[in-house]
Amino acid sequence: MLVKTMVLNAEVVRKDFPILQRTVHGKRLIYLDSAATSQKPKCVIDAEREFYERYNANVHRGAYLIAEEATSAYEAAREKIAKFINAPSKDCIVFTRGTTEAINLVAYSWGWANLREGDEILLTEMEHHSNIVPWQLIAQRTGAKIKVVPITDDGLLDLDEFERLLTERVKIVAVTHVSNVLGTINPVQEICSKAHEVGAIVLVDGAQAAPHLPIDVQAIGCDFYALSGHKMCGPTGSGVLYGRKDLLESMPPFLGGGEMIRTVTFEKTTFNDLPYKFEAGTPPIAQAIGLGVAVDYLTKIGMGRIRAHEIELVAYALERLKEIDGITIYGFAPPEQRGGVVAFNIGEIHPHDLATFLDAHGICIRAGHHCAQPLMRRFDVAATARASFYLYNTQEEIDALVEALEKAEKFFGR
Ligand code: 7TS
Repeated sequence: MLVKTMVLNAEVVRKDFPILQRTVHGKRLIYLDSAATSQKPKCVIDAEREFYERYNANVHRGAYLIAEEATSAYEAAREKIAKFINAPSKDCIVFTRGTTEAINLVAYSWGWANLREGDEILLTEMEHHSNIVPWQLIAQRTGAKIKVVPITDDGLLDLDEFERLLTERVKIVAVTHVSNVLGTINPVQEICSKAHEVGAIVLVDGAQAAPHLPIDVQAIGCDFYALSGHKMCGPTGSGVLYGRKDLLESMPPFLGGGEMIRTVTFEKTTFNDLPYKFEAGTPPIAQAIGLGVAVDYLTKIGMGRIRAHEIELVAYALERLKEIDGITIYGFAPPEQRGGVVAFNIGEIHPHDLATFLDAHGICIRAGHHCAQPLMRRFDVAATARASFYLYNTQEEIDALVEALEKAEKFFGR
């Protein structure tokens, strides 16, 4: 009997990613910014090319062969994504351009229809701006108030405060599954069941989770789950909103236009079935098909193996980074409770200087506020450096990062 090894061989995985074969500034490319966007395997790039070369046509309207091929590939991708996150039906899967659009869809459609003065929207201190700003915009229009769950010094959600703030005034809790700065994995299942006890619904921002953890929206018990395809080996311009079917059915459309209608007169329009009611206009067809192929690719490797590989990488990175003089690492969640990101600063060196210095060594990291300014304020910093890992990263790349950071510390720090 063949015993399937659980260990992911990143050296083998890397061969699937053409970009990882290139050099920058004469150095091997070391890509440690997958939290911003992941690299794409050849099968995804090929799928997009094949769409344009062989069956490029609009979906849901053509009466000819290639239009039927485009429609069936687009709908097959929806089916694959439903399976990937264990959604009960493909009708609960709405294609969007990414997490940002998915959250805006819920804020404008559900929020505008359901929020009133006196209602509360519960966010957390570790949200990305895309899970803050849409709620502010909708709060201004509806008179609802935003309340914020603080985090502990360790970078974990303060669950006592969550329970204290979770009153019957709260109508929606919008929480990130994994922080894009601290890497903290939040107990979203527990958050959903507590929120439901007071009659609130929950939107989970899965931008940093879906690429890295096995996701089961039914086990989590969330009402909405938003994700970005481009962070999980899929094309840019691809994303998904999962929504509970009864909620999606009760919600007004977000955008109006072609495709989302059943009948239109100047007096009245009736709307299409789910999920088309929320997909006005020509959708990102090639991107959605590419995302379907990305999901096949990740599934074939195994999300459990990807997760195990990332725990190993983060544990190794935390251990090695601590060797650097003057380093501050943000967030103390242990590797098992953290996604593949590590944010840090070294002494007084500006993180942008660090990133530029590393770039000369072929190493890509992100520096800045990571679209999480309230979180930066919580830790009293303007910006941090951030290394983020994915299935194609190796311990050797972390060694190269540490070596380059040690040089940077000598260069800038003295
Ligand atoms: N939510 C979280 C938690 C994110 O990390 C991001 C993007 C988004 C939402 C928005 O996703 P989009 O695909 O709609 O743009 N985060 C990052 C990042 O950390 N660096 O660049 C983008």
